[in-house]
Amino acid sequence: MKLSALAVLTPLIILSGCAAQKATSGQTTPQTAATTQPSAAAPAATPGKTSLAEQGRDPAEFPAYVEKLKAQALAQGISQQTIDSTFANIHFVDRVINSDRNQLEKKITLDDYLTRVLPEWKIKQGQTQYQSNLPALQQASDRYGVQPQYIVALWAMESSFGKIQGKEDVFSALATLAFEGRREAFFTKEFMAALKIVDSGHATSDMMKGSWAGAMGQSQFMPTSYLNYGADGNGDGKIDIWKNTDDVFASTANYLSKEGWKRDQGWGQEVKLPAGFDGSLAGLKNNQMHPASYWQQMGITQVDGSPLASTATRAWIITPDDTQGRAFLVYDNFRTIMHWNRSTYFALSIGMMADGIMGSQAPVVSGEAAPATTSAPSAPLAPAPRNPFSG
Ligand SMILES: [Ca+2]
Repeated sequence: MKLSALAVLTPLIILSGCAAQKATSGQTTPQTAATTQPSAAAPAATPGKTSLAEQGRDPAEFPAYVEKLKAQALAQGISQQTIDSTFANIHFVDRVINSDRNQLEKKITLDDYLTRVLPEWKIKQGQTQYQSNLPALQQASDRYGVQPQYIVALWAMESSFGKIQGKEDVFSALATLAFEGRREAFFTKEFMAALKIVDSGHATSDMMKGSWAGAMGQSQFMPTSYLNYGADGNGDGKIDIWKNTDDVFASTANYLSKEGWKRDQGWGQEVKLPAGFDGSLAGLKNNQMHPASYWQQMGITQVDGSPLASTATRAWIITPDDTQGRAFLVYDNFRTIMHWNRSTYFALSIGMMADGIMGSQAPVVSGEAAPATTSAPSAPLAPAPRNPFSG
């Protein structure tokens, strides 16, 4: 993902926060919602037909397609043992196709988004989780140079602290999506990466569960992200991002670290723009970066009107909705979060969650206190499915 393209993509937000993880190739790879796909909510396919059949492709061809994948895997050096253990269970998953087809894409405001993904109870849960996991978080933090609250914030947003990870067989989901054909090369690559995970011995085929689009575990890593950023936090030789929080925290922190995280900086803060602010100055492009002191001299202040610190920290101004909406001063770490997920809304939610965990958050929703929780969060707001194709 080129950051220069962000300005174009920013306004279009998948309701649940489309997540895209960056593969080493520089391609963006989808990282889907930490959600079990609400199959009940997906419109039923025409009776007797699958959605692929409606599109003119016949699922009856799927077994032959899987054989092709198998040949490809062998050619890429995947061991026969791994192929035997993984291909035995591969099946066509029509609900994966339905989920893919039924992604809702909707333009919403930042405040609408934050109300949805960052309710007060979630911030409170984040504070509790931070406290109860502090030794493990601190270990990952020390090792990778990422403040613990950011690790917890990503954990919260991706899987609701590990509670919502998805239960699809990753091989079946990825093979089905590759077969669907719309992004065959992409999902084939992820499929092969999933095989390599098992082949490497870091995870068994039984562990390979994930969302309908193949995002796995508590950090919702696509297989390529697992290979690139997965880390063994507890030193047992496995990278278990499904059940082992040491590994989840290490992998999450390793991701941020490898993507350039600066341990001595935060993400940024909300600011107030002066009247007549030139909107063309706002954006995340390289040439829109200025030292914080520059922005301070431009008349940008903290939300309460007090002056910004006049420092040399590299900073950008962003106005996610438009210059009439809320404005934020963001640092390099904000762009690093956007490597994880290229939505500015998502990155802001991570920053605000991290602040909230430390008990220093500004109101999540502009102009008012965060909405009070009306009931116990026994049924957390399920994130809507993310669209892996349009993040
Ligand atoms: Ca481990």
